[in-house]
Amino acid sequence: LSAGGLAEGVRAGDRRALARAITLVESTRPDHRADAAALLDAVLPATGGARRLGMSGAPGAGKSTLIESLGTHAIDAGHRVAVLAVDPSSSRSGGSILGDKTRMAELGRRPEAFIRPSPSSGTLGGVARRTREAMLLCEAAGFDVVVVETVGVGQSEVAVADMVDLFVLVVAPGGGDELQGIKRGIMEIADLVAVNKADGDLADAAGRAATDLRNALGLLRPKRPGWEVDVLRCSALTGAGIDELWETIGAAHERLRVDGPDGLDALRGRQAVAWMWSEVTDTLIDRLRRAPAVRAALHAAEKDVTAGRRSPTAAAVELLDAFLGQPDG
Ligand SMILES: Nc1nc2c(ncn2[C@@H]2O[C@H](COP(=O)(O)OP(=O)(O)OP(=O)(O)O)[C@@H](O)[C@H]2O)c(=O)[nH]1
Ligand SMILES: [Mg+2]
Repeated sequence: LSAGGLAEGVRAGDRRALARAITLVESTRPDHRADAAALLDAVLPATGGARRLGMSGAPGAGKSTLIESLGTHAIDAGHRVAVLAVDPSSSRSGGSILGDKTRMAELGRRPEAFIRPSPSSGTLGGVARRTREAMLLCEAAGFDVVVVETVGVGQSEVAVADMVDLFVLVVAPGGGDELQGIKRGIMEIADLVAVNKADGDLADAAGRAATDLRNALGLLRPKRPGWEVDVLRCSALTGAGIDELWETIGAAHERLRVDGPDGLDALRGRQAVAWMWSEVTDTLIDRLRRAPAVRAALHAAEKDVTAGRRSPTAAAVELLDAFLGQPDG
């Protein structure tokens, strides 16, 4: 199928076309990259209409269960929900986020839902890049809510925060100081915090965690001017607080619908430009590594740098000159 035919299928909401389109953008084959670019260009006019949500949190915080609960709630309210899962650890662990697919079994059965894990190999930048493209494809296929799940253990949450409208931090109450385990960096990029598992034996601990989180967030510089980060308690298991969480997300999204530099359009514009530059960087490096003149020199350069015979700076200049076919300047 041509990129044009695939784009048509995606825009018509054909799930198989969507799945194939995502597989195409995930491919690292150079000729596939050209097709993927054509496909993305073709669907672009049909994108932009979704709420783009990021959900991050420690392993086991209940992200998947919460997305399932929230997603089902959103579908009942008339939405169509796509879920993409980025798992930077899965190349090592063999996949954890959706390894246990049953976790979103209920959501997965709904025809208004689409669930897809992101590729587990490659660099973080590569994974995030493909996830962003998959997000656009889901939008073009008519999903008006796109949720990206990521485990908040590395840099992946920052990459995800840079591709969504709202970033939700999911925290689970544990024994004692929950804040200890949460990195400051992830608090700084949160637009909203959901204290999950506020049920049964954990209800009291959830209340304390929420208070601690509000205090800690109060000390941070707001991510957006005048933005107060709501901290909500919920239970993905019992459904308590899920409707309030969904409403708060909706209200937060509405708040972004202002003109000017703090608005959604400006945010998405900045994200798109940043994405373009990261594409330039990554593609340039891919091409450089494949160029025959570079490949001939690469191994020796790495060996010399490893052994301390050449400085990394001199070796880098040499490789770049080999790639570009002429010395700089
Ligand atoms: N009591 C209680 N348990 C929950 C709740 N939400 C999730 N859990 C449980 O917490 C465990 C982890 O849930 P997941 O949804 O897989 O958590 P996750 O954050 O997606 O985990 P990873 O993707 O592996 O990082 C499961 O055993 C869930 O049943 C909740 O609201 N209350
Ligand atoms: Mg999960």
